[in-house]
Amino acid sequence: MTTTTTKTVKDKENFNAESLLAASAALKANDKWIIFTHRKSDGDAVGSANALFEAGVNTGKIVRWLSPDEKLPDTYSYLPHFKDFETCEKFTFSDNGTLYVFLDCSTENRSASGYTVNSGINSLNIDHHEDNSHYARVNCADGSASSTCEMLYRIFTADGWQITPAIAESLYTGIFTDTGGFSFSNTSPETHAIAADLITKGVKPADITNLISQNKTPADLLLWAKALSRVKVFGDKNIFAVSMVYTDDFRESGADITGTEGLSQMFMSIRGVKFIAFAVEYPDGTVRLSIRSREGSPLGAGEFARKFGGGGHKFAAGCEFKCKPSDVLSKLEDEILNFLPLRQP
Ligand SMILES: [Mn+2]
Repeated sequence: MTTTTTKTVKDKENFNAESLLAASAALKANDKWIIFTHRKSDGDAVGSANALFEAGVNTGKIVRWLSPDEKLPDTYSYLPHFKDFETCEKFTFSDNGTLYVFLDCSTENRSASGYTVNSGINSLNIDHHEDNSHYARVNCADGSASSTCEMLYRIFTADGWQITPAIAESLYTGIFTDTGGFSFSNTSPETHAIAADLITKGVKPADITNLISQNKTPADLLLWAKALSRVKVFGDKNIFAVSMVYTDDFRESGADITGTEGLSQMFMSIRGVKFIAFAVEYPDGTVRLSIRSREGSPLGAGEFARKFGGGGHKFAAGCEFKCKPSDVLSKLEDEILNFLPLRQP
C-alpha cells in the first residue's frame, strides 16, 4: 500500500499541475470546440468525449465530436451525446477560432488525419498514455492517471467546472472501463477517491456495471465462441496468449467490430496469462492487434506495439500487423517469443 502511494506521488512529480489550469483556460477561452477521439473508441474515449461535450453545452459552447470510427460500440448508447458523434476519416484543420481537443490520443495520428504538429493550430491534448508526444498547443497528459476521464475530472475540479450527474456518469464510464472495473494496476487511491466523488454526484455504480458488462448480444457471443476456440496459450508458465477473428467470422456470427469489445479482458482472465495479443482481420484485409499486459509480464503492451509502428501504454496498446491473415497466429507467436531475448538482462 505504501509502495503504491509512493510510486503514484513520484510519477506525479513529473506532471506539471499547471497544465490542468492551462487546459481549463483554453476550454474557457474558446466558444467552439471540436473533439477528436481515437480510432476504435473505447469506454474512456467515448466517456471523456461525452463528459466534455456535456460540459461544453452547459457553458454555451458549440461542440462537435469526431473520430474515424464508422460506428461506436452500442454499449455506450446510454451516454448523453452518443448520437452527436460524427464519423470523420480526414479533417481540414484551420485557424478559425475553433479549439481542437484531442482526447485519449497518445499521438495526433490516432484520430482523423489532417492535423500537423507545430502548425500553430489552436489545439488541446488531454490524455493519460505514458508515450504521449505532446503534439498540441496546450498539452495536459499524465501517464500516471488511470484514464483520460480521470484527467478531465482533475481539470474540471481544478478550475470550478460544474460536474452534473450526466458528466459524472460519463467520467465514471471511462474510469470504470480503463481500470477493468477497478481491477487493473492503474487503479490508485486517487482513482477510488474520484469514483467515490462521482457517486456522490449521481452515478449509480450497479447501473453502469450492468450497462457495460452485461449487454452482449447472441451474435456477439457467437463471435466470442470463434475467438475463444482459437486461443493459443504458450511460453514459460503459459504466460502468453494469442487469438484472432477473421472477416468471415463477422459475417457468420452477425456481429460487427464492436462485438470484440471485452474479448481482450477475457483472454487476460486465463490462469497464468500476463500478455495477450488479439488480432482482428478487417474487411479491407488489414490485420490490427489489441495488446494487453499486466504486472509480471516480461514485455509491455506498448513496447511490443511500437515495434510494429503502433502505440499505447505499458498495459494496453494497438498496432497494425502486416501479415497474411492465415499466418497471423503462428507469426505472432514467433514475434512474441523472439522479442523476449531482447528484454533479458
Ligand atoms: Mn484511455
